[in-house]
Amino acid sequence: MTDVVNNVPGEVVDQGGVQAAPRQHEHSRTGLSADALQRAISDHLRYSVGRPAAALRPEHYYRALALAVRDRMQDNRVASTQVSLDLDKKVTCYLSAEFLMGPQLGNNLLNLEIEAAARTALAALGQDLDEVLACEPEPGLGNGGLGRLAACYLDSLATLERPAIGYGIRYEFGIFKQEFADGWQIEHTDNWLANGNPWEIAKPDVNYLVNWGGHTEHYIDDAGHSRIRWVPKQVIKGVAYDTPIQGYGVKTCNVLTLWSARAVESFALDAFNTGDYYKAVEEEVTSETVTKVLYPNDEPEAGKRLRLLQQYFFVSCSLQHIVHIMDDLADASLHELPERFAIQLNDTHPSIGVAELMRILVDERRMDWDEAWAITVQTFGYTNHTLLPEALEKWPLGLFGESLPRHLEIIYEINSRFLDEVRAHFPGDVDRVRRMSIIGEGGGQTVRMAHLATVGSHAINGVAALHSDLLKASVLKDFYELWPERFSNKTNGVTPRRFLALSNPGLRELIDRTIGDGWLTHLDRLRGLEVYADDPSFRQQWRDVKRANKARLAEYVRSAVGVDLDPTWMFDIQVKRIHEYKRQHLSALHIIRQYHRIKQNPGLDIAPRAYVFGGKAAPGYFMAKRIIKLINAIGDTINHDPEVNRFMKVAFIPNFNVQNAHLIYPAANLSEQISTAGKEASGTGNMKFMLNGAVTIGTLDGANVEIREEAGAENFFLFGLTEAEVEQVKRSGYRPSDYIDGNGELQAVLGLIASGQFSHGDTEVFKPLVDNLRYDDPFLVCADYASYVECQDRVSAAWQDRDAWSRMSVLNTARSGKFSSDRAIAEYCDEIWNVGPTPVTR
Ligand code: 26Q
Repeated sequence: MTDVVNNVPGEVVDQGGVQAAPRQHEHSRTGLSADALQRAISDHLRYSVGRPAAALRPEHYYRALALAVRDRMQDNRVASTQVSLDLDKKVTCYLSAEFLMGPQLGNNLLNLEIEAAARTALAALGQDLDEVLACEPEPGLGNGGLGRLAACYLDSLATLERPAIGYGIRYEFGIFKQEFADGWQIEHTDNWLANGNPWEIAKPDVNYLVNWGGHTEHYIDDAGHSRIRWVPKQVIKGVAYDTPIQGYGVKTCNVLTLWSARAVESFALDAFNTGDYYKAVEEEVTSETVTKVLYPNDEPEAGKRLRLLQQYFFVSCSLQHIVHIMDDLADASLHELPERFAIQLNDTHPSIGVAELMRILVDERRMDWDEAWAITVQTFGYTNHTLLPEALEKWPLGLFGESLPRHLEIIYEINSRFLDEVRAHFPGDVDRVRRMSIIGEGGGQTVRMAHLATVGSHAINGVAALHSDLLKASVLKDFYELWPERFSNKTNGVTPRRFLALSNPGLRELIDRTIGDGWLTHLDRLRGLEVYADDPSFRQQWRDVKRANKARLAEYVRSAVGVDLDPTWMFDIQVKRIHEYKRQHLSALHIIRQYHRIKQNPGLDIAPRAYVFGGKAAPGYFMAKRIIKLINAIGDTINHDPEVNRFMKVAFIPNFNVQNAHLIYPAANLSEQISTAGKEASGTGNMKFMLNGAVTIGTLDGANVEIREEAGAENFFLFGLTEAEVEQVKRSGYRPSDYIDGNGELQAVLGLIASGQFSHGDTEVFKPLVDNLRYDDPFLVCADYASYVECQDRVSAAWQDRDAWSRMSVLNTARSGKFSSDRAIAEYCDEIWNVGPTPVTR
């Protein structure tokens, strides 16, 4: 082991025989050379990690390097803040209950363009960068697509040099860790902060008080005006933790501010004085549970009250912070809020912000209602991420009123004025007024958060063209008819830095060699690859890269679940949350059909395939958990049957997360995007696969529609009912038996599951699944089965023509430019936020 801690800072260390030139002018906190980084790591090992040289392990080098990298970003951060303040630049605030950031070190090295320097610096200290990177725990502060989208957008905002703040919750426990026991999902807590978090800077002095519960009172203010004040039952303190967000290849460094809940000291003191010390401690414990754990989606009943508190807590802290910044701007009054800040609501989770900003402006700043309302609407934008009625947030009125009594009054006032506007616009249309009300009737009164978000925003958008159209035609139809100009589409995107350059270095190099490196910030330039799609030597290199990525994933799968995958086989992959509308079970039916065909006819020669799955089910989602068990069960049967495992294998990768996603997307030949048409708002995994040269098999749902448009219909495997057909089938009384009875193969497949073929004769375990498909099938698995299977046969045939497949693969990557989050963010900035670039030059 190198005696690092005894190296004098600034001393030049031998780097594998090459003597580095001394760079004394490069500061060890900011220098980007290998030498400066090496000194920085040594300094942090000594002064921040504080371990004797003999006790240093890779995780200590991880911490030291992370701190060194953070220093460099922090330097850019200070400059970025200064420039945007000096120039009075408008700032985007992205409010999201979830930020699924994934590991930071590799991405930050990439964005600072110091990967090679860091590798050299570590090598000089006897460490391997990859081993050090592997030490980072994943900050899994999100469920899936929505949280990851927020993270991709932060990357693009910084890269496009737009001033931005991400605001969210610092959950102590992120999304649960998934393991399998006998094929069943087991959840474990994700204690991601156990070894500290080198990326964040705690800002105990940036803290705000958040009220909760209690009642409201009228009073007369000094000027003799009648006013209302909120007398809370409980007060909680929010403390800021800041994580720097470095743009790629630029100086701009933005910030993600996550709020953590604390007890208010004075509360504890009160109790102490009355002698109730333990009550004070208890109070502290209750306060701190607010940011304890991330709730899974698809759990409608889980922790309702606490979930509302989480939402209000982070939104109130964020808005107080924004107002505080406004107060600090010498030349600005709160009336200029919409010129200084654009606040985007990432789904309805932060939509209480509409009422909270009104409360701050009217109650605390004594602003006139109409003025306050104009400011509020001009400041907020709302992004909708779902059409599923069961996923639209509604709070029972009783719970809401007990928790946020003043906000309920404000919402009543907003609603009353809003409904007057509706009546004026559509005289006599009583039914419309009822439909549009922010307060919902039926099954008990509720506060409809999507209505609050829509009424309180000047811009409302969906996340893919189809989704935005459906939004205007279904859940927000009435609102569209009232304010058509407020609606637009912003098709999602993903960051090519993390999801190509970082996770697929082989492909990155091949593309760089072929068309230069400008594509990483101008993804449309991937079109330059099109002309190579028919070049035999390029195709061979393309296949070599894919083969190596498949070998890398195969190694991971072998170590994780002990299944051996052959990298020469087709890798057919479906990774995403487990949900009935995403139809992992449709894929399972196809796998069983293939299994059955081989068993019936052992001479059959079919193109060998590895079926790979990944994804978590909400802990209380009965059906989703059974789908996981089913896939693991068929995998068990197939992988151990020598007659079958020559042609097919099934592997369910446990604990799908950003970290293992890096290995998964680059290894795919076929991307499964098979949701029931009209149900997947956009999807972003579909984009990550396309970027990495996978060909999609999919329905006309979400962004698949646009992926197919871009790739060309001949480079996309389309199957299934359209959204209009789905609705038609449902309207005319869908009966799955109509499809099962007419399809002997489907009957046989369902029969095999029901018979216990994959469950050691147990006919009970999958009965709920099979019965659901036979008698209910809410997501039309049976209706789409024949079309899916026929399409899969076309996929198998296409795979046999290696060159034609490579061509499709190259063209998919070449035409994926639209799906960069840079394109999406540029649209948000130009069309909703009016936030321009603020280059930082130093
Ligand atoms: C709500 C209430 C209580 C507890 C949890 C929740 C909750 C949490 C997370 C509800 C929904 C979510 C996440 C939704 C989500 O990820 N939606 C996905 O958003 C992506 C980005 O726009 C789209 O690509 C996907 O189509 C959409 O499903």
